[in-house]
Amino acid sequence: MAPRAASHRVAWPKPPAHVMLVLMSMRSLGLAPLLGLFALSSAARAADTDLRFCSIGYVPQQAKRATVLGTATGTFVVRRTADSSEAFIGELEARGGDATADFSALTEEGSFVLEVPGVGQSAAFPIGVEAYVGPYRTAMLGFYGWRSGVDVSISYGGHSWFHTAGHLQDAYLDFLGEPGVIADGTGGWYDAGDYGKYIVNSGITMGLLLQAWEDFRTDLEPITLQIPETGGSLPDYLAELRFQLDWMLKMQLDDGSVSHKITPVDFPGFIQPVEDTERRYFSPWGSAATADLAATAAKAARTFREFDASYADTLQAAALRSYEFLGANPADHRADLGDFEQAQYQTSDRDDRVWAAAEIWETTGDASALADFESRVVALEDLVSADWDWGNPSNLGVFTYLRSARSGRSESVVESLEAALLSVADGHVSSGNASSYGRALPAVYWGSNGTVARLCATLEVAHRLTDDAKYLGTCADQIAHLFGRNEYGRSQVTGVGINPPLHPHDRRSGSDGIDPPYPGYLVGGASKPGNWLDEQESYETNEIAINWQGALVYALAGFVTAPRGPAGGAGAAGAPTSATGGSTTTPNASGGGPATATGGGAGVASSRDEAADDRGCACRAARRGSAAWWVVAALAAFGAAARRRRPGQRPVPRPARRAPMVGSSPARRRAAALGT
Ligand SMILES: [Ca+2]
Ligand SMILES: [Ca+2]
Repeated sequence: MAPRAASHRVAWPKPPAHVMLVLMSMRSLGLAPLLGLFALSSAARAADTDLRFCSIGYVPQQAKRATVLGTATGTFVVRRTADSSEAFIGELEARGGDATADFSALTEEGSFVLEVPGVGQSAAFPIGVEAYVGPYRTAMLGFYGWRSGVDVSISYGGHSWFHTAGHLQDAYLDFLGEPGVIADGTGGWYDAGDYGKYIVNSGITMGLLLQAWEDFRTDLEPITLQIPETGGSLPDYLAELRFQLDWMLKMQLDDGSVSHKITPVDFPGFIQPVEDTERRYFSPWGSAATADLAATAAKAARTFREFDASYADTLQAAALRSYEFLGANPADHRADLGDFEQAQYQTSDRDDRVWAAAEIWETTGDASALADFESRVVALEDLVSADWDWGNPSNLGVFTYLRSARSGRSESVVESLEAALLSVADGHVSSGNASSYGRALPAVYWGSNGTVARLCATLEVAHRLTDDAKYLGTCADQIAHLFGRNEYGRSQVTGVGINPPLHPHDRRSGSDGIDPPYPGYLVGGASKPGNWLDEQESYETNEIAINWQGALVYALAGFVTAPRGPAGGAGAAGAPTSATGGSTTTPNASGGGPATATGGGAGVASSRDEAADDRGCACRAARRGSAAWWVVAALAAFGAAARRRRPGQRPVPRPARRAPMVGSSPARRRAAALGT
């Protein structure tokens, strides 16, 4: 179990000027009734940080659990914020030295607080059918904010962010045998806090995002997103996905192999996209990337066919071209990234090929692809992986296979996979129930917040196989964990929920001179137990990345119910949540979700590991709890933003020295297409 720092009870400072501005704008927007929430939260500043709950609220029919630190027994009360009346009374359940308050049986909609005699009262949280619509839309706004090669403009929670189209020279073909020649690799989402674009990480991201569409389409389809395409021929959700798919297709080479990535030879500094003019290159191909393109494009072809048959044909043809290439090139071929300082996302292709075969079969019905999947999947070390990320997407193939309505599957393989999946899902349930914070992933490592969210994909399949509600309950617990029921008492998503991250490792946010970071991003979280730092430099704990974001969207999408009012209207989607923990939340017409003004947080529970831990942690908490912290933090942010602008410090790329790929001439095709 992760160590927990001593609880921090701090005197909250008066809201700073920008919070007051939010309050005034709420009033001018006719949102005066919501001021009650803030007033309540001001009272709840006393709100005890020993109460750890899901700050974006709970969905009526799902599990609702919170953690009470430092006590193991007694009663708890859930009160309506409107009149302080009791909505639910329950008994705490001991868990380690702490306790769990389980009020899952409370299905009334409204705004509530959790109260534990002798401990304190939480800030307010909603219970509502649409409680996760706003957070879902904001998480999708994160993908929009990552768009490369186009101007991006975001308005959310009273703040605006903008970046000018950058990386329009993507990318050079030097490592594909055509030095100095550019082919079109523009577009797509930036991968993370850097500006690279990587196929392998895009694969698992798109796999889960497309799966969310297959699983939850009815509720996702009517919800509008804050994107330029809204109102167009595609549902907004698919329009956002298409932006990335279009880029992925550009990464396919003539022979069906796929370039592993587009990056410069090393990371740029903290500058805006348009300032990053270092040469960027298509990297050589890799077989994992090729399989991930085949899988993604095949899955997408099914999704897009009813909306745009011609696009679906393009996707399907691309998928088959890559799949055929893989068949003719069975060896695990890692992309040769020797010319790059950074060689990210290298991975065995075994699991990627499993996934590709499943999606090709499901899309085409090709019996040989089915045989390919079945022979490969039974050879895996784990038929279903409990802990999986970009390096191992085979679960995505298993999910597709188990969901399939196609005939021809091997009964014994189906049985084996179902048993393995339920065993893994049962493990998630018991791990979650054993954890003080409901966390079903015992391991803590770089990016494990993303894996916590990703467990929901396995749990969803288990629920479909058994109709047992416990699996969705554990998924709900993972969402609660990421939005405040954790050892920090803080949301792990920028701009959403209680006391969210303010300093993610993100080049756009770190170089734009705007105080809050781009909204909607899940940070990686602790890389070792208790070591999360809300600091830009802490890339190992506070970066953002599309694969974690895709998992977050999947998890939230499972509990999204389309607004009952005008379809997907921003107002309907913008359900406010509580104002808590040194920050205030407010609905907004554009972002559709609760936004959080910047503020100090009391819940930073830990510092770097080792001996300085407790002292460093306490110091930080105390510092943030003082009124002076507001001023110090603002000045520090200003100074840091100035310091981060350091163009010209990037390395000079080395000349290409790779021979052209044998057996293909992608460079020439690309060059010809561009007229160069
Ligand atoms: Ca792999
Ligand atoms: Ca910023």
